[in-house]
Amino acid sequence: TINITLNGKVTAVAPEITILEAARQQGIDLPTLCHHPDQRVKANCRICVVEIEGVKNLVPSCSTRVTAGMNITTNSPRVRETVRTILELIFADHPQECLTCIRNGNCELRQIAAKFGVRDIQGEKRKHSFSQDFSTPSLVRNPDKCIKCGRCAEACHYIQNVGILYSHNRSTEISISPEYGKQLADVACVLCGQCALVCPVGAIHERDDTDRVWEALADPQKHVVVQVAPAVRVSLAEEFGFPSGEIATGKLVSALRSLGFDRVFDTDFSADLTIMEEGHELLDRIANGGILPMITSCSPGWIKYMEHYYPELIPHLSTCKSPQQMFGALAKTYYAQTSGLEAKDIIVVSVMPCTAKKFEAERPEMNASGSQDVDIVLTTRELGRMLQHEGIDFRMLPEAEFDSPLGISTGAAAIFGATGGVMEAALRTVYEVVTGRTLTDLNFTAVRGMVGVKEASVDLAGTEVKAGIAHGLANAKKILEMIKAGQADYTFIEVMCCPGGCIGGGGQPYGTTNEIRARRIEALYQVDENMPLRKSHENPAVQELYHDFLLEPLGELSHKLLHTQYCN
Ligand code: HC0
Repeated sequence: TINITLNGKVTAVAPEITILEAARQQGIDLPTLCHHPDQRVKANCRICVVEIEGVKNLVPSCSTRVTAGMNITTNSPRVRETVRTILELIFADHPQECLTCIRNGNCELRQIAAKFGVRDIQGEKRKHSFSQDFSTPSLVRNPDKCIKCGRCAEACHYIQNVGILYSHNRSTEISISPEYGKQLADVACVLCGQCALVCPVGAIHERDDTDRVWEALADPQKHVVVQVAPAVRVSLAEEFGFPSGEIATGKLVSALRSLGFDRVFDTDFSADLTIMEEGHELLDRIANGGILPMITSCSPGWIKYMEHYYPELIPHLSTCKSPQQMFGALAKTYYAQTSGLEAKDIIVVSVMPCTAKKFEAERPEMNASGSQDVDIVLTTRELGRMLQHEGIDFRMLPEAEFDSPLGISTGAAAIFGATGGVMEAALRTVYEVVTGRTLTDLNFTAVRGMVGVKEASVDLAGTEVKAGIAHGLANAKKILEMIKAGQADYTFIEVMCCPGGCIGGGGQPYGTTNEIRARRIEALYQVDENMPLRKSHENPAVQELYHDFLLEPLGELSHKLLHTQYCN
């Protein structure tokens, strides 16, 4: 360690860390807008400036490393005045719409301004002229609110390797947008929402579909069912001040009942079903010389990425629809029939950690029941807002259980929300189907964890299945390039669009970092451990579905309702 002086106190810190890191380690929360713990240093916003003895100008603490003997002041009048002035300049260039902004309540700019006691906005207010971008079903861009911090572009380029958001012009004319000011629908955006997740203000956010859900719930003619994605149960509680990694399945079910949904079902049910279909598809491809490696197809941002950037590899994708879409198709056929309802009277709402799921639900392929199978998709954040609007005290909610039959699931389904989870769930089932033996150790730990590209190999009665796993599109690209170069000897590959898998999706609570992702993942494995059944093929509701309705995996009805083909 080295010694530095921080606000008059001598402190030992590790060499090579930044002043910002050193200050935060000592409990001094310096303000930042462009800085994000999972991103490279940008030093764009300058509000983290500090004073160093012997250095004439203030320096940004996010990009300046500590050195032995450095004497740093973070709270001098000069620092405070400078930060205030920067904030006032940002405000002068920002629409004064805080009351009606979607980020009202969790805007980072507002929170920092409140801390610094900004009471006045100096200078001439800029007239704004950008139009909003409502071109996609997933995301809304409001360039007037952009503070040019650069976090969105960083997520888009370096984490997702998509790179459709750029910084244009210089100085006061700087803006961040797709090329030539195009709309998101007109560029190769995959709608993952990682930009929205890191935006500190309301410049890019999920399309708000909460009013459509309120309307459905108020319509006495409609039977409104809701499905909840695996990842939501370990993140929603954060919206109500719980620590990350809190498992809130029971409270989540109660909350949805309080909102008035007629049935509270679980995407985990159809995740188990996906394993049945996808597992058999894999075995079929292995036995009959089908295209290998087969790649998972449940993450809609990932599908869109393949369509834009690697169309020639689309035949590698499994033909299985995602669990969200399998659920929608079954809710309006199987569930409708068994409960004496007509499909036209059912509204299917999903709660997902993902912004691309809104797009997926509106794809023309997703009408197997005769109309749109999933009607409305909410993100975790939107559900959080609905519960707040309804005045539901999340802490006081009792634990409740999902409804049957589309609410019955196994632990294998819960881990779908974590990177490696779909692979692990599939291996548990495929192993037992192929070998006829009972798996003694269900935990395929090699496929777990936050490493970007993972590998594992499983012996299935003499046939080796080589598994590859990637999360975050920059990592997925590495595997795709290996396939193109003929260097990938995988049998089965799982790709999840977002870092950490769905628990790190673009619709998850603000403040998501890799550290928080790891805690949510741990919680999902805990959910799995706590379940009485942990293998998808043991799900009794899925067994009944095959017995009474689908008849067999990959059968005629499965093909009609549960599979699709994407175009290349
Ligand atoms: Fe996921 Fe899913 S696991 S994509 O990450 O497969 O969004 O959580 O709902 O559909 O089940 C998201 C999460 C899902 C689906 C499931 C899959």
